[in-house]
Amino acid sequence: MRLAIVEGDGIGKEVIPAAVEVLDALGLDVEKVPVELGYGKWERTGQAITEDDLKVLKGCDCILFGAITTPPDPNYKSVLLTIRKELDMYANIRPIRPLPSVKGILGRSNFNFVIVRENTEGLYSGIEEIGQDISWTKRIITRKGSERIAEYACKLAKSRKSQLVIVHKSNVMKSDKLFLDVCREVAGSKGVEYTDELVDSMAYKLIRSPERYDVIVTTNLFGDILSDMSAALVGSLGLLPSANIGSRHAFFEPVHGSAPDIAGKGIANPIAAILSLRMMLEWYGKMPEAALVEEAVDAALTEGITTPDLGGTYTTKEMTCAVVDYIRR
Ligand code: GGG
Repeated sequence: MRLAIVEGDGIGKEVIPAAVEVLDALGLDVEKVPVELGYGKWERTGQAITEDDLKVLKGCDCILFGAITTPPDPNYKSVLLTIRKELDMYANIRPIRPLPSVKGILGRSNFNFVIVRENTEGLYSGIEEIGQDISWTKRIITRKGSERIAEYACKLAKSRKSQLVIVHKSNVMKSDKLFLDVCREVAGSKGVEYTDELVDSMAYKLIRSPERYDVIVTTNLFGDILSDMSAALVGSLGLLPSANIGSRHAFFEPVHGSAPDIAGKGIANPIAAILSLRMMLEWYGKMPEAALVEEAVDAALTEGITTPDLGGTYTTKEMTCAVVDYIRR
């Protein structure tokens, strides 16, 4: 496996080395290709990502990615959006499940759902204009984009409880009528049971009764917001992994950002990055290794080893050591 390692900025520089330590402990044959992207690179060179960087990323099987701080440049084009678009990674997968000994808000532990977020269009189209008196962003919904994300979500639903919820705001935004119609058509043709919800109502219901949901498919911005909100159910943004999947490439990253407020203090929670590595191993077909990583994380948390975001006093290094020790046992 040729794996691009992008630490990025802030706590990305702490949690990605932690995930790489875990990968090394598994003893797999992996060629690691470090790639510098983000704010630090922009400060040094004036560019956060270059055409050459994209070529290197395209030459790898997959990418393990930390987090990027957005530079204060009005012409800055998001690195994340650029990579997702250029490598056409259309499905953003965010599993939301409770972890042992970690209490989320409401103290719930009986939920297990996945947010499947369209990753290349919607309000993150990048087609926008900023003016003094009026600024606008074009919201793009295509049949092709909606079809392929619906197909991905249906396939995932079939491997789970076969219950799909299509989340939209088609009563207000006409562009979502196409998304909803296409998702319904695809789910119907694949024999997947489905319902649909308006995004505002879904936010309320997810917090009230998260146990009712299995697979949620939605557009780019709604998926982004609902998944950060769902992190509160789990207990911390520092626990949520994600995968960006396309037909030829994939990249795996914690849902959290670069967290400049705690960067450099050695207290960032490495679990989201380590569980992103787990998703990568699963995507690559390394099922026993993926299961071992999950077991090791669960064991560390069960022992009460937690970082300050979860009320604990352990450092990033100590948390990582606990996971690595379990794997080497
Ligand atoms: N791992 C998610 C992450 O890095 N989030 C920060 C973010 O969204 N940055 C936007 C960008 O500059 O690309």
